Amino acid sequence: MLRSTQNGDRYELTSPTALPKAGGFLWNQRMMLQVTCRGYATAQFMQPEPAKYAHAPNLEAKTFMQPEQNYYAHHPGRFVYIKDEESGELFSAPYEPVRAPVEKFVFSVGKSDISWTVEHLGIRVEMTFALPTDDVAELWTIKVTNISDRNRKISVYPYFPFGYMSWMNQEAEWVEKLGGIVGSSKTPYQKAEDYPKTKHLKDKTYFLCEVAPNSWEAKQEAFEGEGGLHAPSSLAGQELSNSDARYETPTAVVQYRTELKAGADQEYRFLFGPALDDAEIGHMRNKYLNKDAFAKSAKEYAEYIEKGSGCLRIETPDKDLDNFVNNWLARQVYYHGDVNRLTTDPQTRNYLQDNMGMSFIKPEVTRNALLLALSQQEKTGSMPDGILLTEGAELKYINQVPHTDHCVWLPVALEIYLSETGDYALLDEKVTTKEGETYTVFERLSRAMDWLLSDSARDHRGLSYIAQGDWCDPMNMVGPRGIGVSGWLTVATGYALKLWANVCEQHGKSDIAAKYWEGVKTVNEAANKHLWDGDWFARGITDNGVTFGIKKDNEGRIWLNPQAWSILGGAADQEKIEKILPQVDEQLSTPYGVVMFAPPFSGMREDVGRVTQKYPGQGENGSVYNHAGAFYVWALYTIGQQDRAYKTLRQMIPGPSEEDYIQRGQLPVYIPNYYRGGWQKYPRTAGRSSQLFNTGTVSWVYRAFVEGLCGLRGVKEGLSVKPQLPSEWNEIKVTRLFRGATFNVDIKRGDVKDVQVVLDGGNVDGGVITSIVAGKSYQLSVTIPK
Ligand code: CEZ
Repeated sequence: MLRSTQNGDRYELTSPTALPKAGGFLWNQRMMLQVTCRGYATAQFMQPEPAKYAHAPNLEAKTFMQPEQNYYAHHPGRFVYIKDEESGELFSAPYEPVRAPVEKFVFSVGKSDISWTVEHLGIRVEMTFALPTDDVAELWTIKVTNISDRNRKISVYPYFPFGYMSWMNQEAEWVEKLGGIVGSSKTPYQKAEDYPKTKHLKDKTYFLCEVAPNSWEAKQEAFEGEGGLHAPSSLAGQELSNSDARYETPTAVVQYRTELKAGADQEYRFLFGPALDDAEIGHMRNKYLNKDAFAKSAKEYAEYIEKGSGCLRIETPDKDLDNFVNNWLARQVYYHGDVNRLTTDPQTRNYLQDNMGMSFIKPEVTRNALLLALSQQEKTGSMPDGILLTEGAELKYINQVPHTDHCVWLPVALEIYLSETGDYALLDEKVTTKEGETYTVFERLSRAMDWLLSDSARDHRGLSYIAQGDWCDPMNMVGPRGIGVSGWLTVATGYALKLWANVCEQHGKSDIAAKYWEGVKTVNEAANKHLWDGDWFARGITDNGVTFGIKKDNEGRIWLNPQAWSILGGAADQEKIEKILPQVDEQLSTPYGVVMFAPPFSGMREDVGRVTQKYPGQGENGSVYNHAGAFYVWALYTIGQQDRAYKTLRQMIPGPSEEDYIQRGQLPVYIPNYYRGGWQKYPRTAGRSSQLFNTGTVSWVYRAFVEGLCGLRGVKEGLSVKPQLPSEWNEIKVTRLFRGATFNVDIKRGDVKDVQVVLDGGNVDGGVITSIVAGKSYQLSVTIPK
């Protein structure tokens, strides 16, 4: 049902029904396209706000991508119908809309292209698409081969629905001079002040054919007739009716009638995308729509994706894990840092975490992101809810809801960047805000930490206010009156201060460090005094003074984040850690990973908020929310809990058993934001993937593999070596790129008491390799205790 190529750079799914929602995605800096194995597609491009060029049959709400997105017959997609002209039989590739029981089906997801091979009625259909590196368009190749032993007469009908483009104005027609079907519309709006914004939008959708077809339909109704999508009426005739759509739902279907000798094939190329006007469409046609341009574009795009291949190659006893880490994980990290989830106002915490992962791939991106974020720091030292990336962008949706945690992510992201690069010079860079205030990066970080410690951020007990949310977006009713506090944010403040105090010391400012160490101490004391519930830390205290996330709660009794971050920040001492870990094992562990809290809420708790209204086990309501799991993994590596850490990490990746793939419903080509929880109550749906690949998880997971499991972590002077292999492994091999050098590392268990590091034959004292020379290759032999 599912197989990978030898080095794991492609995954192939051989059934269209086993994992019906499983898909893959491609992106460039202007667009993103996600397709399912059955052919449904969700595309988005930036102008500069996210927009669509293939629409749903009703007007879609503009919001973030939906978890477990539902598909239905008229959902946007990319399809080809094949008709046997002699028998009249019909099928479609990849699978939708006809859903014929095809003989062979292969959905093949690569890093820089996605393709299908489908065989039925003695015809093979191969569909492949790619994206250009720097334009918004889809480059489609459709090849049909006669695999029967006789001559065949067939019709090939690519069907690329445009959907319901606009309630104000929409039409479509075949445009001879462009060689394709062009749909035109006006983006709906109502306020006169919005007119200038809509004027330059790409309101046209084109479907261009390299070779002119025999006939076409541009009107959805004319195509479907009374037969519907399973057996469209217009396919029954010799030719399509060459319809146009005049304020009728537009579509793009074309027909190629062809005769194929036994073994013969025919290849077609198409271009699909949005445009402002005909001139732009003509330009795109000239630039891309021929065989050579397709090949050139594919090569360039593969090179672009290759730039995101990261700094780590592993060979472990778990080949499926190697496949994922070596091919797919860095790609997902790169995607996040490259496009910021295709928004113009990413949430500050997302922006900082998505970019911190780039430290391992393209560190200059992290550097610039830190500078940009700090250039939007408020006068008080606090951070805004979102970072504006383009001229004219504004804070929208969730960014209009006040959250109090944004400062915490600054030292988190900065520390990873500094460890990886040693670029302490960044701290002395000056950053000027729009208001004209100039401070160095060092000063700005200190100001952010001072804000976290200030009376604006903390109550009389020293606990951190939550307002309408912290890391947990939908926890919006704990503190709307400005009284409620977040247990997680309190211990996270401890961690942020600790990270910052360490950086201060490294930067030779021990007097300033002392102030923040003092802060760490008071914050952690407050957490211990007011939030410790005997065996774990509480999640918060509401506006009405009710502590929650504690033993006496029947729902939302224990939350993962306060536990993970109290370990990171030091609020939990050894004795408390020993109480916490077994509670997490017992109450939060499931076969699909560690859930964010348990038990899930069964209904609204008005003093906690919207999170409790989500479906039990879905999203933040007690799913295996991988971002929270990733914090926990990192916390475990900081205290030498490698087995618990590895178990949780491994559970984030679908497979390798067939049963697990089916239950999660996802290919192992990315980590989703969640797998359903509610394991006890709803075992049937537990483990199901959200299919959402936007998630802060991956920066942390990449870091956990590099710095935790492989233990190859940057320090100011060089590379510290301290692997933490799961105890069932005796040996791994690692290639690690670090500050321009290549480290080939053999890690084995042996008769040693402490980690022993041998570099080019000599022992390395303290396990830290210094004086690293860029461009050089190093051979490391590491022995770890049995
Ligand atoms: O969005 C994420 C946020 O992007 O939820 C995380 C949060 O830390 C990230 O910054 C945890 O709350 O509003 C909602 O209810 C949604 O659930 C979003 O919060 C959520 C979605 O996963 C976005 O894809």
